[in-house]
Amino acid sequence: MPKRAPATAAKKTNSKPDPRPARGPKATNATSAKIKALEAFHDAPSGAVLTSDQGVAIPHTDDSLKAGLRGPTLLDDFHLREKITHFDHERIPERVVHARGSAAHGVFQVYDSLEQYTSAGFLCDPRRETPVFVRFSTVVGSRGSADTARDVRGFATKFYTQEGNFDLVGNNMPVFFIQDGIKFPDLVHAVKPEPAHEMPQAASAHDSFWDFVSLVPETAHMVMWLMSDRAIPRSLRMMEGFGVHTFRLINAKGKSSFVKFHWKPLLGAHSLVWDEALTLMGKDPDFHRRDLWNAIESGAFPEWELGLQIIPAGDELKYDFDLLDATKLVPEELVPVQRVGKLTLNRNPQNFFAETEQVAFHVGNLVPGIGITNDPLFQARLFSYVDTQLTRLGGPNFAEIPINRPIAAVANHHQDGLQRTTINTGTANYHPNSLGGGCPFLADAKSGYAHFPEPVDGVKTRERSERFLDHFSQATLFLHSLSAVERQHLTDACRFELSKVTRKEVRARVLSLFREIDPKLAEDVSIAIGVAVPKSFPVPPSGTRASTHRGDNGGISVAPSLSLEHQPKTSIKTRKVAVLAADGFEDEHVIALQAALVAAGATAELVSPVLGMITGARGKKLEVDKTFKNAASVFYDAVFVPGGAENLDALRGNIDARLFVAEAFRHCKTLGAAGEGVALLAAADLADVKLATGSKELVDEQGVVTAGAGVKTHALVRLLIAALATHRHWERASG
Ligand code: HDD
Repeated sequence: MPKRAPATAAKKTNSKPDPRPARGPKATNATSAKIKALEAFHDAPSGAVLTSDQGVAIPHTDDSLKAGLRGPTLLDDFHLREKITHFDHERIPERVVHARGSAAHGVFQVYDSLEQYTSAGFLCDPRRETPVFVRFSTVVGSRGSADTARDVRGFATKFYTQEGNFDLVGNNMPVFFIQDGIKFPDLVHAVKPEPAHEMPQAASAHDSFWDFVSLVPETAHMVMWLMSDRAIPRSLRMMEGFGVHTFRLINAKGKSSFVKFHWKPLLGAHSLVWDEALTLMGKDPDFHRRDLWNAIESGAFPEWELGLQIIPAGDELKYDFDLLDATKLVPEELVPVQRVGKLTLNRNPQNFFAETEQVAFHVGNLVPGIGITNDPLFQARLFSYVDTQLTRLGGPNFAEIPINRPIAAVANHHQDGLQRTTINTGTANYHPNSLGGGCPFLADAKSGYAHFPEPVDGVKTRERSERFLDHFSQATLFLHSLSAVERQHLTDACRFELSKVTRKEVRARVLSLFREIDPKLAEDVSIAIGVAVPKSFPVPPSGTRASTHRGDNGGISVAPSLSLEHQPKTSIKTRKVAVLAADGFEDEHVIALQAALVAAGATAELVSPVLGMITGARGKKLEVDKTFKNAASVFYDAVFVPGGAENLDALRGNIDARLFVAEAFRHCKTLGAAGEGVALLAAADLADVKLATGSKELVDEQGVVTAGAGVKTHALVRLLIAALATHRHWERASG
């Protein structure tokens, strides 16, 4: 142990047959081209001699050049000066939002041609493999903040297509806080740590965020998502992704349809529970980053299917919400998601700074066949992304940084600027020119990017369309689509967050907002925060109006697709099981479980009081992976305790072992035990759950699977794997 999932890409579920052969990191032409392009910038091979930046060989780097053994350091020491100067300038500004990120390389391939809708080459040719780089992020925290904070997750994908780079810069939630980008600085200022004391870090649970929410009713829908379990994903590999805005697809004949982009994880979307997320912030702040890295290293490549909701151009005004309003989604129950292709992340970055930190996304990086809409949030983003990179990456040449370079050839009339690396030859840096033979030539109308010729006619105004002002119908739809447990979690999250708000008037205003979404939610939260629900909804300041009109959400009152409970729960692939064991464990229990888990693509780790080898009752020797001090149940999806009298003696007296079990139970995870191991579960005081007592007894209750010493191990293991596939056992009282 540990045993890893087999190094093949996971099979698709619920999806079309894969047109390609099963794939590891083997690359096609376009992918190899990107790999090669990056390799050109790799540093010297191993075995090289240390040099200065100028390539001068350096024989000594441990002592500075001094005047005498105990004398002052000399300015002549060019090596010292270069080394310290470079070090002094290693940090660049972190992203103003989405500072903490983790990324991976991969590939995308469409299943069937979508030429009916779009001329985008990577969406039309099923034989074409397009290299991608995906960066996941939290929004609020600084670069060093913890991964499991309650927050929106960024899900940004750079497609290196043959026609140039296309960036799909989305989130793991399908809507946004605000409708117009002009409010983005206000939103971000409000949610970031407060300016006086720079607290709290990576958290929305403070006065200024909720003050903003209470005064800007258009935040209502997104706040429901933020308070839901979606904001604490189990893994970056188990999150849905959304392009959020309505985009356009444009086919070769110039016909346009509206589209919403989705990423559907093949492992399903799953979440942590809040207590677990809090513990993880201390026990492993890199929990998500490590999980992504390890999965890719072990060959369990994360996969998503690209989903499209295609809305015919004629249906632009069909719904009582507006397609240009980013605080609204199009329920899948109204417009189904078509799964059209697959994204596989199969390669970890080689250098965090060069790749994950320096990658620069931009919503305006579009390719022919994909267009934008007049969504005022989208429009502001078109300005913001390039603007922010100018400072963060030090000038206008950030597209020349290797990770940002397209695989398509670049030829234009740009020149100069900080850190320019292209050596432009010739004199014709303008268009039109004859000195350069007219190069670079203009693309023909068919292959070049053409903006969709949408008619525009209007007066200049700072008003919003009436169609944008129903802020509550979809918030209510979301809330009412959750399972009872998810709704309880959301209520608890609101109680927690508002209990951290020091100003009672802010708490009260938020309750009045909640009442517009659902009066029961307002009451349920009110009970816990010492403030009554106000009788009236305050009149928000100008510019943030709300309508009293409530839409009918296209005629649906519940949208099951919005609930995590409706995610597929058939596979245990990449799930992690902790096997608590010490010397004297029942060999067969551990060996059989380990084999069954590995066969199903899951992992088992041996957790014991100390590192080293432990020996089973029948002589099997196993190496311990983790100890009770450096691991915790929050790192795992399930816990198993094998039999063995000596094993039980070592564990039952160990408070960490008992806590390990009790905590997994509290977090509604699968637990299993066999033979004498059942006594450890009994010692952990698992409420009223029935455990096996007789030697031939096999009990499966509330996700706790126990077997007497006389039960065949494979029968126990079968039940345990089935319980693990359901992920959580919410029938237990608390989560
Ligand atoms: Fe943004 C980064 C996603 C609205 C301005 N945004 C950023 C990233 C993601 C998103 C995933 C991180 C990219 C990376 O990994 O480098 N942003 C969104 C989504 C939005 C959204 C899904 C709404 C639908 N953003 C938004 C608005 C503005 C910005 C309205 C400004 C008007 N976003 C930025 C930025 C960032 C950024 C300041 C910070 C770092 C960066 O761009 O490169 O320009």
